Amino acid sequence: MKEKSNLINIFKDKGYFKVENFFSKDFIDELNIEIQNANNVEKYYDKNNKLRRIEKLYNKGEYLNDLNNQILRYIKGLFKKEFVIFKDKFNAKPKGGEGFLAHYDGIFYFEKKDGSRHRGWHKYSNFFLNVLVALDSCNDENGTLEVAKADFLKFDELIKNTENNGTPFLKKEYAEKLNFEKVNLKPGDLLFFSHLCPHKSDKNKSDNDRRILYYTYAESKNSNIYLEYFNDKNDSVSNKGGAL
Ligand SMILES: O=C(O)CCC(=O)C(=O)O
Repeated sequence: MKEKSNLINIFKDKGYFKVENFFSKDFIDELNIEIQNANNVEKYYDKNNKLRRIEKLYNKGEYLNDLNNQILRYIKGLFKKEFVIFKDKFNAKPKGGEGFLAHYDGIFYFEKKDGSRHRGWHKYSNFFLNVLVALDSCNDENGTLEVAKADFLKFDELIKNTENNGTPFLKKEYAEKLNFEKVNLKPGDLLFFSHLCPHKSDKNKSDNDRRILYYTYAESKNSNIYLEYFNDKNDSVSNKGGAL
Protein backbone atom coordinates (compact mmCIF):
# COMPACT_ATOMS: atom_id res chain seq x y z
CA MET A 1 0.00 0.00 0.00
CA LYS A 2 1.26 3.49 -0.85
CA GLU A 3 2.56 5.58 2.08
CA LYS A 4 -0.13 7.79 3.60
CA SER A 5 1.91 10.98 3.11
CA ASN A 6 2.32 10.03 -0.53
CA LEU A 7 -1.46 9.68 -0.94
CA ILE A 8 -1.99 13.11 0.61
CA ASN A 9 0.54 14.61 -1.80
CA ILE A 10 -1.22 12.98 -4.75
CA PHE A 11 -4.53 14.30 -3.43
CA LYS A 12 -3.15 17.84 -3.09
CA ASP A 13 -1.91 17.67 -6.65
CA LYS A 14 -4.74 15.86 -8.50
CA GLY A 15 -7.61 15.58 -6.02
CA TYR A 16 -7.95 11.83 -6.44
CA PHE A 17 -6.21 8.54 -5.81
CA LYS A 18 -6.99 4.84 -5.90
CA VAL A 19 -6.38 2.24 -3.21
CA GLU A 20 -6.43 -1.35 -4.47
CA ASN A 21 -7.76 -4.33 -2.49
CA PHE A 22 -9.13 -2.23 0.37
CA PHE A 23 -11.90 -4.78 0.89
CA SER A 24 -11.57 -8.51 0.27
CA LYS A 25 -13.53 -10.40 -2.37
CA ASP A 26 -15.43 -12.25 0.41
CA PHE A 27 -16.39 -8.98 2.08
CA ILE A 28 -17.69 -7.58 -1.23
CA ASP A 29 -19.69 -10.77 -1.89
CA GLU A 30 -21.40 -10.46 1.52
CA LEU A 31 -21.98 -6.77 0.93
CA ASN A 32 -23.66 -7.41 -2.43
CA ILE A 33 -26.08 -9.87 -0.82
CA GLU A 34 -26.84 -7.40 1.97
CA ILE A 35 -27.45 -4.53 -0.48
CA GLN A 36 -29.83 -6.67 -2.53
CA ASN A 37 -31.89 -7.50 0.56
CA ALA A 38 -31.70 -4.16 2.38
CA ASN A 39 -34.97 -2.75 3.71
CA ASN A 40 -36.04 0.85 4.35
CA VAL A 41 -33.92 2.15 1.47
CA GLU A 42 -34.95 4.29 -1.49
CA LYS A 43 -34.79 2.56 -4.86
CA TYR A 44 -34.85 4.23 -8.27
CA TYR A 45 -35.46 2.44 -11.57
CA ASP A 46 -34.57 3.41 -15.14
CA LYS A 47 -36.99 3.72 -18.05
CA ASN A 48 -36.67 -0.04 -18.68
CA ASN A 49 -37.65 -0.70 -15.08
CA LYS A 50 -34.15 -1.88 -14.16
CA LEU A 51 -32.76 -0.96 -10.75
CA ARG A 52 -30.49 2.04 -11.27
CA ARG A 53 -29.83 3.53 -7.84
CA ILE A 54 -30.41 2.90 -4.13
CA GLU A 55 -30.11 5.65 -1.51
CA LYS A 56 -30.24 5.79 2.28
CA LEU A 57 -28.54 2.43 2.73
CA TYR A 58 -25.20 3.09 4.46
CA ASN A 59 -26.46 1.84 7.85
CA LYS A 60 -28.90 -0.84 6.72
CA GLY A 61 -26.89 -3.94 7.60
CA GLU A 62 -23.87 -5.43 9.35
CA TYR A 63 -21.49 -5.29 6.39
CA LEU A 64 -22.74 -1.87 5.31
CA ASN A 65 -22.12 -0.47 8.79
CA ASP A 66 -18.70 -2.09 8.90
CA LEU A 67 -17.80 -0.64 5.50
CA ASN A 68 -18.85 2.87 6.50
CA ASN A 69 -16.95 2.67 9.79
CA GLN A 70 -13.79 1.37 8.12
CA ILE A 71 -13.88 4.14 5.52
CA LEU A 72 -14.51 6.81 8.16
CA ARG A 73 -11.61 5.56 10.27
CA TYR A 74 -9.32 5.50 7.25
CA ILE A 75 -10.11 9.00 5.96
CA LYS A 76 -10.05 10.60 9.42
CA GLY A 77 -6.56 9.12 9.94
CA LEU A 78 -5.35 10.07 6.49
CA PHE A 79 -6.68 13.62 6.22
CA LYS A 80 -6.55 14.44 9.94
CA LYS A 81 -10.04 15.91 9.68
CA GLU A 82 -13.44 15.20 11.22
CA PHE A 83 -15.79 13.64 8.67
CA VAL A 84 -19.46 12.67 8.65
CA ILE A 85 -21.34 10.78 5.98
CA PHE A 86 -23.22 13.22 3.77
CA LYS A 87 -24.59 11.16 0.88
CA ASP A 88 -24.74 7.46 0.06
CA LYS A 89 -25.63 5.87 -3.23
CA PHE A 90 -25.48 2.44 -4.79
CA ASN A 91 -25.28 2.88 -8.57
CA ALA A 92 -26.06 -0.29 -10.49
CA LYS A 93 -25.67 1.07 -14.02
CA PRO A 94 -27.47 -1.90 -15.56
CA LYS A 95 -26.74 -3.31 -19.02
CA GLY A 96 -27.41 -0.51 -21.51
CA GLY A 97 -27.74 1.98 -18.61
CA GLU A 98 -27.00 5.61 -19.39
CA GLY A 99 -23.79 7.34 -18.35
CA PHE A 100 -23.32 10.71 -16.64
CA LEU A 101 -22.34 14.00 -18.27
CA ALA A 102 -19.27 15.79 -16.92
CA HIS A 103 -19.98 17.54 -13.62
CA TYR A 104 -18.62 18.60 -10.26
CA ASP A 105 -20.57 17.32 -7.29
CA GLY A 106 -22.65 19.82 -5.39
CA ILE A 107 -21.77 22.96 -7.35
CA PHE A 108 -25.14 24.53 -8.14
CA TYR A 109 -27.48 27.05 -6.59
CA PHE A 110 -30.77 25.90 -5.13
CA GLU A 111 -33.73 27.90 -3.94
CA LYS A 112 -36.04 26.96 -1.12
CA LYS A 113 -39.77 27.58 -0.90
CA ASP A 114 -39.09 30.37 1.62
CA GLY A 115 -37.20 32.24 -1.16
CA SER A 116 -33.71 31.68 0.26
CA ARG A 117 -30.88 30.83 -2.16
CA HIS A 118 -28.07 28.42 -1.28
CA ARG A 119 -24.69 27.39 -2.66
CA GLY A 120 -25.35 23.69 -3.33
CA TRP A 121 -23.41 21.39 -1.03
CA HIS A 122 -21.35 24.32 0.23
CA LYS A 123 -24.29 25.16 2.46
CA TYR A 124 -23.14 22.25 4.67
CA SER A 125 -19.32 22.14 4.36
CA ASN A 126 -16.47 23.30 2.15
CA PHE A 127 -14.65 19.97 1.96
CA PHE A 128 -16.23 16.82 0.54
CA LEU A 129 -14.55 13.55 -0.22
CA ASN A 130 -16.19 10.99 -2.49
CA VAL A 131 -15.36 7.35 -1.93
CA LEU A 132 -16.25 4.98 -4.72
CA VAL A 133 -16.29 1.31 -3.77
CA ALA A 134 -16.08 -1.08 -6.72
CA LEU A 135 -18.51 -3.98 -6.30
CA ASP A 136 -17.85 -5.27 -9.82
CA SER A 137 -14.89 -4.81 -12.13
CA CYS A 138 -15.27 -1.31 -13.53
CA ASN A 139 -13.79 -0.84 -16.99
CA ASP A 140 -14.06 0.85 -20.33
CA GLU A 141 -16.81 -1.47 -21.54
CA ASN A 142 -19.18 -1.05 -18.60
CA GLY A 143 -18.75 2.71 -18.18
CA THR A 144 -16.26 3.14 -15.39
CA LEU A 145 -15.81 6.57 -13.83
CA GLU A 146 -13.57 9.08 -15.64
CA VAL A 147 -11.97 11.72 -13.45
CA ALA A 148 -10.05 14.92 -14.17
CA LYS A 149 -7.75 16.91 -11.90
CA ALA A 150 -9.62 18.81 -9.20
CA ASP A 151 -10.30 22.50 -9.61
CA PHE A 152 -9.34 23.66 -6.14
CA LEU A 153 -11.25 26.93 -6.46
CA LYS A 154 -13.89 28.80 -4.52
CA PHE A 155 -17.62 28.25 -5.23
CA ASP A 156 -17.92 31.59 -7.07
CA GLU A 157 -15.20 30.52 -9.53
CA LEU A 158 -16.39 26.92 -9.88
CA ILE A 159 -19.95 27.91 -10.73
CA LYS A 160 -18.66 29.79 -13.79
CA ASN A 161 -17.46 26.47 -15.27
CA THR A 162 -20.94 24.96 -14.93
CA GLU A 163 -24.19 25.44 -16.84
CA ASN A 164 -25.42 27.29 -13.74
CA ASN A 165 -28.96 26.05 -14.29
CA GLY A 166 -29.65 24.21 -11.02
CA THR A 167 -27.56 21.21 -12.11
CA PRO A 168 -23.81 20.72 -11.49
CA PHE A 169 -23.14 19.90 -15.18
CA LEU A 170 -20.09 21.52 -16.71
CA LYS A 171 -20.27 23.78 -19.73
CA LYS A 172 -19.54 21.65 -22.79
CA GLU A 173 -16.68 23.87 -23.94
CA TYR A 174 -15.06 23.67 -20.51
CA ALA A 175 -15.44 19.87 -20.21
CA GLU A 176 -13.93 19.39 -23.67
CA LYS A 177 -10.68 21.01 -22.56
CA LEU A 178 -10.17 18.62 -19.62
CA ASN A 179 -8.08 15.47 -19.47
CA PHE A 180 -10.24 12.70 -18.07
CA GLU A 181 -8.61 9.52 -16.78
CA LYS A 182 -10.66 6.32 -17.01
CA VAL A 183 -10.15 4.61 -13.67
CA ASN A 184 -10.32 0.84 -13.94
CA LEU A 185 -11.17 -0.89 -10.69
CA LYS A 186 -11.50 -4.42 -9.38
CA PRO A 187 -14.07 -5.45 -6.76
CA GLY A 188 -12.82 -4.19 -3.40
CA ASP A 189 -10.75 -1.32 -4.87
CA LEU A 190 -11.60 2.22 -3.76
CA LEU A 191 -11.34 5.52 -5.58
CA PHE A 192 -11.11 8.60 -3.35
CA PHE A 193 -11.81 11.93 -5.04
CA SER A 194 -12.66 15.49 -4.15
CA HIS A 195 -16.11 16.78 -5.15
CA LEU A 196 -14.11 19.37 -7.13
CA CYS A 197 -12.84 16.74 -9.58
CA PRO A 198 -14.80 16.98 -12.82
CA HIS A 199 -16.08 13.48 -13.55
CA LYS A 200 -18.28 11.65 -16.00
CA SER A 201 -18.99 8.14 -17.20
CA ASP A 202 -20.20 6.34 -20.31
CA LYS A 203 -23.09 4.06 -20.96
CA ASN A 204 -22.75 0.43 -19.86
CA LYS A 205 -22.07 -1.49 -23.09
CA SER A 206 -21.52 -4.84 -21.34
CA ASP A 207 -24.10 -7.54 -20.60
CA ASN A 208 -23.96 -7.10 -16.83
CA ASP A 209 -24.54 -4.47 -14.17
CA ARG A 210 -21.65 -2.23 -13.17
CA ARG A 211 -22.27 -1.92 -9.44
CA ILE A 212 -20.55 0.63 -7.24
CA LEU A 213 -21.12 2.36 -3.93
CA TYR A 214 -20.64 6.09 -4.21
CA TYR A 215 -20.44 7.70 -0.77
CA THR A 216 -19.70 11.31 0.04
CA TYR A 217 -18.12 12.37 3.33
CA ALA A 218 -18.18 15.99 4.48
CA GLU A 219 -15.66 17.63 6.75
CA SER A 220 -17.94 18.41 9.66
CA LYS A 221 -18.75 17.52 13.24
CA ASN A 222 -22.47 17.78 12.52
CA SER A 223 -23.94 14.39 11.56
CA ASN A 224 -27.35 16.08 11.09
CA ILE A 225 -26.29 17.43 7.69
CA TYR A 226 -27.10 14.00 6.19
CA LEU A 227 -30.80 14.54 6.96
CA GLU A 228 -30.67 18.31 6.46
CA TYR A 229 -29.65 17.71 2.87
CA PHE A 230 -32.65 15.46 2.19
CA ASN A 231 -34.98 17.94 3.92
CA ASP A 232 -33.55 20.82 1.89
CA LYS A 233 -33.92 18.79 -1.29
CA ASN A 234 -37.62 18.22 -0.53
CA ASP A 235 -38.02 21.89 0.30
CA SER A 236 -36.21 23.04 -2.82
CA VAL A 237 -37.92 24.58 -5.83
CA SER A 238 -34.91 24.37 -8.10
CA ASN A 239 -32.52 21.55 -7.11
CA LYS A 240 -32.10 19.54 -10.29
CA GLY A 241 -28.69 18.16 -9.32
CA GLY A 242 -30.16 16.03 -6.56
CA ALA A 243 -29.72 12.64 -8.25
CA LEU A 244 -26.00 13.23 -8.53
O1 LIG B 1 -22.10 5.86 -11.56
C1 LIG B 1 -21.43 6.53 -12.34
O2 LIG B 1 -20.92 6.05 -13.37
C2 LIG B 1 -21.16 8.00 -12.09
C3 LIG B 1 -21.96 8.57 -10.98
C4 LIG B 1 -21.71 10.02 -10.75
O3 LIG B 1 -20.95 10.67 -11.43
C5 LIG B 1 -22.39 10.68 -9.65
O4 LIG B 1 -23.27 10.06 -9.02
O5 LIG B 1 -22.06 11.85 -9.38
